Amino acid sequence: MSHWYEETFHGTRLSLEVTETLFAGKSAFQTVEVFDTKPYGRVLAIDSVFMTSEADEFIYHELLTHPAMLTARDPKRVLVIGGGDGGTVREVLRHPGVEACVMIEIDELVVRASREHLPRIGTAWDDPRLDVRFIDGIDYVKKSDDAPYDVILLDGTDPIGPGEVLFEAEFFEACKRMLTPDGVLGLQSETPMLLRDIFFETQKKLRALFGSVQPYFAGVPLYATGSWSWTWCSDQRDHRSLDDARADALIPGCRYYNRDVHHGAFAQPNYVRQGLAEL
Ligand code: SPD
Repeated sequence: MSHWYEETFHGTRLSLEVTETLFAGKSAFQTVEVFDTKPYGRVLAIDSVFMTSEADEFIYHELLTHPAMLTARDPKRVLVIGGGDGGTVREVLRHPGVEACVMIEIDELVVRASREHLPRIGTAWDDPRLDVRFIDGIDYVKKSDDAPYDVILLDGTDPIGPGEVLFEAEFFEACKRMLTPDGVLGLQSETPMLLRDIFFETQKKLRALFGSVQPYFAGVPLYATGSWSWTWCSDQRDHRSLDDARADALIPGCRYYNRDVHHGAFAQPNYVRQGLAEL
């Protein structure tokens, strides 16, 4: 017997028809569930908010990862904060030049549930270049003595409850501390349609820190409104300049990302342009 699972998100509701609940657990931080659905295959939900699905995760993870990776200069050290389902590190580790990918995930339960029930998303857990640490990402970027990173990717939950701190200026500042001078920071920056204030405030905070801050957009059907954004930030690199050789090698293996997608995603709709002009 199937049943309906409903996400309530900032005044919207999205229901998915669930055929089987595969995992339901609670950590010190949040509830974690994995279920199989008719429309999108297996889905991970944290605190009853949809995080990723087998059907559309490639859009989100390829777009979070490759614009930053292919515009950074020869990235060898990459930091991922969050991303416990394993999709982002999977995409990072498709870049053969990466020597070390450190993933900081506060909640071990997310990784445990994902490794067991989302094996088609997290396919790189056993890559020897991956170092997964179950610690607080904010503490890490504020205090770590580790060498700086060429690329940092923020793959957190939404800025509600525990995820809120991941959108604070102080956190972005600490991330910059861990970035090489010509490094690139990439983050998921929510839906500009529904979380308009958060989206523009985030752009403002990042603009105060980086020479170039470029939001980019695509549709992710699982997420509220379907209209999603990510943001590319750097002091020295250009978001339009892809490393041609690395892009040629990577793109044939992508399901969503290619050169046209890269350049098109950075096009700003007028409501975004106007909002940015008012910052
Ligand atoms: N409203 C959903 C936002 C989800 C952002 N993070 C997704 C994690 C996927 N790796």
